[in-house]
Amino acid sequence: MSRNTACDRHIHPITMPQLKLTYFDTHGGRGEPARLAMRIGNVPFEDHRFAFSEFAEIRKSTPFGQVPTLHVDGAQVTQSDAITRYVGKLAGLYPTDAYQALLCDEVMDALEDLNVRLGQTFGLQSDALKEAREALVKGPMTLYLTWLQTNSEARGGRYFADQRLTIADLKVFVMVRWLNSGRLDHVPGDLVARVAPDLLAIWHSLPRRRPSSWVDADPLVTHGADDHLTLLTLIHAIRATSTSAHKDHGLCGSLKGGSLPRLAILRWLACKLPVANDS
Ligand SMILES: N[C@@H](CCC(=O)N[C@@H](CS)C(=O)NCC(=O)O)C(=O)O
Repeated sequence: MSRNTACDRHIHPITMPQLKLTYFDTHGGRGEPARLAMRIGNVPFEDHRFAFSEFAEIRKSTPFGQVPTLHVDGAQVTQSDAITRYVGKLAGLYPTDAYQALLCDEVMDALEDLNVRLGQTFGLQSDALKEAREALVKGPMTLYLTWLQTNSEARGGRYFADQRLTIADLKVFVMVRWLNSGRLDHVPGDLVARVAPDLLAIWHSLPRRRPSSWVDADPLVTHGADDHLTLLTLIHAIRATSTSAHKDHGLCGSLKGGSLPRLAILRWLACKLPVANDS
């Protein structure tokens, strides 16, 4: 009869699997929350990025012709939320409490529903695209964003689960960043600000705490080591996952650059921080 003993554990220490994430070379989409989670949690991985023009070839090697995929010690796994949840566990960004995990999953799955709805409009042209996107903005997008705001408030106004940063926050972040970018035709760049202002509003109350330098000095953060760490790790992670190819299009390549992306990311991050008494 064999038994696991402390001695066995010593002989066979738990090792991190070899991870390779394959996804578009972009800062948005279904692969980005997993990338952010691994960066934040210092989980080593191969960041296999490819250009949109290479997708036709890459997809031939995936089970469903889709990305992202994750290779775990050479075995290829699909499904973005399953991947994000898995790396979230490795990164310490997934709740261990069953109920908090449920709340985290609820947000992830709701956002995935929205991703699917948006995905259905890709490939449409001119009037058909306009009609479909406008209907989406008026209907599901407004509904989901409003729900996210209410949900966030109900859970304390900062995090979506476990009262700390989890993969749910990362997935919301990626979605909000995408919607704010104004890159989706017929989706107004101020939609989140209009529909779910509390997801963005705290920025407006923080004018004197606008950081002069992003990573090195952040007077925005004055309220405790955990928040400080969360903000800095998130900023570092976003910067690390940015690509020069996307500098013009959003936040990732722009942390040292344009004011609009900075504003958008600060708004979102500011929602995660306690409001200081500025008297
Ligand atoms: N259920 C899958 C959906 C993956 C998916 O649709 N990925 C998109 C890119 S974000 C894709 O590969 N689309 C190409 C296609 O479906 O033909 C997941 O969550 O990973």
